[in-house]
Amino acid sequence: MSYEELMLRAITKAEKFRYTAKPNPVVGAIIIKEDQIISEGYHEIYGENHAEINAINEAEKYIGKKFQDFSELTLISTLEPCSHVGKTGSCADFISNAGFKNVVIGAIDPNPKVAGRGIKILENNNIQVKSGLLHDLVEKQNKFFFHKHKNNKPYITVKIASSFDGKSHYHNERVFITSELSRDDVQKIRADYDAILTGGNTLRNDNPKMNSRVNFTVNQAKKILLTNKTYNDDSSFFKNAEVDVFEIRDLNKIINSYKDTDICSILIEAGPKLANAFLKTELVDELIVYTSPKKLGKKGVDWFYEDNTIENYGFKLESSYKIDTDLKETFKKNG
Ligand code: AOF
Ligand code: ZN
Repeated sequence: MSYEELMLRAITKAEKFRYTAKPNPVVGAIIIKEDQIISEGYHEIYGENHAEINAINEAEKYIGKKFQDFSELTLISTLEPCSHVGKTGSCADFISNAGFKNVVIGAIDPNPKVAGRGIKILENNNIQVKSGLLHDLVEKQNKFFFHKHKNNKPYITVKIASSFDGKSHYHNERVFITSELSRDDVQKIRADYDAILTGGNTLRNDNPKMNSRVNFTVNQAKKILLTNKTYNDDSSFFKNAEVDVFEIRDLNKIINSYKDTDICSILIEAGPKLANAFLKTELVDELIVYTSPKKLGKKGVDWFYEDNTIENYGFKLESSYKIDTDLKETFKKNG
């Protein structure tokens, strides 16, 4: 297998751990001796061993059997080995101490705590480093992680469910506008995000849980509540959840407060007031609209006050398809 094929294999197999590694990136590492794979390791669980450590620990079982010394081996890692001592030790130090002489890297880690320092450590330990192999795929795979570090803010998506006549809900009443299949789709979207943000009105009107109810294991998102009124912290929203409550209304300041945290993505599920307030800022990267064939009529509350609001906010349609009787449209910012 070529380095490229091995890198592709590491990228593909790392994907399995997306929902348990988040908000960390998914990372895979493969250790080879010439043409033979000695071991593989993946970052399986947030807070636990990084991929390279798992691969090295696994390889140790074969010392004296498949190889004599780590200097005979090459380590291939989808992401630059970390230089920092975080929840676990520094991978770059671990690799150097093991005695490797060759390392192949996919993408440079954009986390400012690493950002090239991992490669420096390896090179200072006389390790030959080749980096950049399939880096675009690694970046695509960890879209939120790279976006966060390149733009200094989490990737932000606003999700709305609209009736055919453009309404969100009835005043002070919970209604399901979209089909069950669309609502299942939302559960899967929630599983992708590191945090879910809503406002006090939605909390009071809908009593939402806003967790991800899917049939696979997922690190549940942190929850963010924006409210300046009293709220019931006994409600479902707060059950088994880590919740940040903001009473301030400066949206830039709120989002900015996540700059140095490991939150790389935020899904906003709020009513028209808060959703529009966000859409008006430069903070939102994506808008997902589910439109049902149902009409709510005059008593329904409008999502937007004029036609073309979405386009006027600077969003462009990226994809559109039917889910059951509903239409799901995804919009992204121009440029
Ligand atoms: C690696 N290998 O498998 C992963 C890396 O909080 P910690 O200590 O788990 O560190 C998380 C950071 O480490 C994460 O933001 C990213 O920069 C890097 N992830 N690095 O060498 C891995 N998952
Ligand atoms: Zn590491």
